[in-house]
Amino acid sequence: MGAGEERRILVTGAMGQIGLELIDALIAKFGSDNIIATDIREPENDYDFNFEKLDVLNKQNFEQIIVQNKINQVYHLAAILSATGEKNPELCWKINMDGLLNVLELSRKYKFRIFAPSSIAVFGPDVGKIALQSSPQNPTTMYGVTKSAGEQIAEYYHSVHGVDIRGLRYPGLISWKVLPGGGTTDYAVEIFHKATASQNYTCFVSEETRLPMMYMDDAIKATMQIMDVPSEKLSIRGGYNLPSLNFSALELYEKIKQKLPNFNCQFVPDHRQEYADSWPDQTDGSIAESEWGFQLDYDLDSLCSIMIASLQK
Ligand code: NAD
Ligand code: AKB
Repeated sequence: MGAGEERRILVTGAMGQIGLELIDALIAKFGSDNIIATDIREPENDYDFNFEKLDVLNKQNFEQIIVQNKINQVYHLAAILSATGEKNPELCWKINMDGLLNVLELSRKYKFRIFAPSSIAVFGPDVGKIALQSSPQNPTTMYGVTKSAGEQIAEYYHSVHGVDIRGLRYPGLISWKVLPGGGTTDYAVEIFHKATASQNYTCFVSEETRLPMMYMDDAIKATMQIMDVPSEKLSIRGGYNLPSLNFSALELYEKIKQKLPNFNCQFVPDHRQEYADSWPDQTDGSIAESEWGFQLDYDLDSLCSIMIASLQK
């Protein structure tokens, strides 16, 4: 993409938790005519953006949409997340890896810039409490395996073929517009939906579970920001660690209860506890902070206030 060139943006997996929010932010910045939302499933509600049905495994259709719309940036969000991925590891590998390979090969041919998110799931139990950028990647979920391999293949296509790909290791993302799509960190979203609907919540991880988390607006800000950084300033292509919030499931419950005193939550861990236990408690995002100036706007208190106010509307 040349400097000053008009953005022509395609988003894959755009009907998911991140996609629908990213579409709004991209439309606000670049205008609705320049954004094409795609997904394997149709939008559930009325919508006012350009939408094309696209299975990212269908490379021919993918190429057609890229060419017809003169796309010069792809935000590749289509994926299977951790909990769904452990139920169907083969599908997880196929969609996460073959889908990414299709985007990379198309970018090699048509020279568009790619955003492809990684995850804190690249880390495994050997990392301990704080994950550094350079901490070992020994994931114990298939989802984590695909994210780790995805980072390596991104670095490979960048260094060998010059593909301009950028990535972030998102922590668990907390948002209110769309329910999350089958991950381990989903409890931190579900709890708000139950609390604001005056229902009790049974949390599927233990009270002490502590995972890196972030409010969605900070994740969208990081995503838009990294796509604007001049290429030569980026030292990492697979996925930057981000600074993140750090609280236990019990601390989250207590913070919500301060604002909604009648809310009750019990903790009954299920199979997802094992995936949560394999991930770090915190991330060190100092390279993203120093290289391209990323900073969080939301802490636990402001996140809880905005989640509750938005869901109560
Ligand atoms: P999501 O599950 O909410 O959305 C994924 C979307 O991909 C869905 O709308 C689904 O229909 C679509 N999809 C699935 N298979 C497809 C296919 N073959 N072709 C086209 N579309 C397909 O996920 P999300 O939370 O929006 O995550 C987006 C990306 O961010 C993923 O790469 C995920 O690994 C990453 N990520 C998310 C989080 C988080 O907390 N939400 C954290 C870390 C990383
Ligand atoms: C999941 O829990 O699978 C995702 C993630 C942290 O990648 N939210």
